[in-house]
Amino acid sequence: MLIKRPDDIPASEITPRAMFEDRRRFLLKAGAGMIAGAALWNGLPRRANAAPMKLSPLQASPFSISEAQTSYKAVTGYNNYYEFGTGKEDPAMNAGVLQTRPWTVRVEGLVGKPRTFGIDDLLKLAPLEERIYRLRCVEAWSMVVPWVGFPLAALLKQVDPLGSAKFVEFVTHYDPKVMTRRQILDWPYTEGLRLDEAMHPLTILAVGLYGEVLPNQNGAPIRLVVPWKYGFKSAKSIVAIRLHETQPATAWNKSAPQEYGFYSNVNPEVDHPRWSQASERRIGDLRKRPTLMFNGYADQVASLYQGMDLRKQF
Ligand SMILES: Nc1nc2c(c(=O)[nH]1)N[C@H]1C(S)=C(S)[C@@H](COP(=O)(O)O)O[C@H]1N2
Ligand SMILES: [Mo]
Repeated sequence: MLIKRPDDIPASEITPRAMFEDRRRFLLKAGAGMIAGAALWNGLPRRANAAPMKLSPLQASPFSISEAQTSYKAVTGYNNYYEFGTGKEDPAMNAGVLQTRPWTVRVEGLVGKPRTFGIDDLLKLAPLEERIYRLRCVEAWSMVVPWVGFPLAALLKQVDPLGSAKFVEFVTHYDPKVMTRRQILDWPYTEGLRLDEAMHPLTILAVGLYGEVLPNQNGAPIRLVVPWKYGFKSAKSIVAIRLHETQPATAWNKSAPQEYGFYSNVNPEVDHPRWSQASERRIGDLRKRPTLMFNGYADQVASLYQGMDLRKQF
């Protein structure tokens, strides 16, 4: 009789964390021979919008960094998600109303096979990986987050981008009934990448963090993570991905083009017009640290920008 250990549970079996922990305690107590344990594992209900739920198994990634991780509390309690307010604690307080299931992502535009993916299809598209990345906000703070996700390239390959496709636009969920901040940006929040940036192996769609399903305030059920760019490129709660021939507009670029360019690569040499980008404060650590070119990912991504003037194309 085999009893599945937590690590053996496939990604499709997502369990509420409280249950997961109870069950683990139960299994530890019961020992490996306990038949009832296996029955319980298999009989778990799937819940919509439940408390944190475990995602597993997770593959480790060679792109993960080994720096100290920002606490779960800070990663999920200090957020930017302006649809739910501009205070750092607003998203954690207000985003609970977001209904993240059922959820679909339309992939359309210049593709051979446009398709709408359900969130469960997306979870099965590629092996889920843990990606421990630096996240550098344009506001000069940073975090280290153990994301759970898969390469965006795995999704794009499914839809056959046409030769004419050069850019990718990300459109996020907007529901004025629950997202009551009307004036801040031109909703829905949209972002964009060049197709080669989107296909880069560092670029992921994240569905979790700290081994669990993404909390709503972090962009549930699926958000972009582009670790060498300022955090605002990493659009939350994506509902559509569109391939274009020309550079798409982005929410921040439309609202303040002199402050937020299309590329938004982390660059300590190009200041924001209102503050320096040369250093940053890691959340949970008082001392300032120098900001690294491309947020420390220069070896992997600098070649994408060869020949470009990064002061002009910021
Ligand atoms: N839809 C949406 N996505 C968004 C934002 C937002 O306001 N709305 N804020 C961005 C900014 S400025 C940052 S720094 C990151 C923060 O991600 P985190 O809260 O998971 O750390 O989300 C980005 N994605
Ligand atoms: Mo940000």
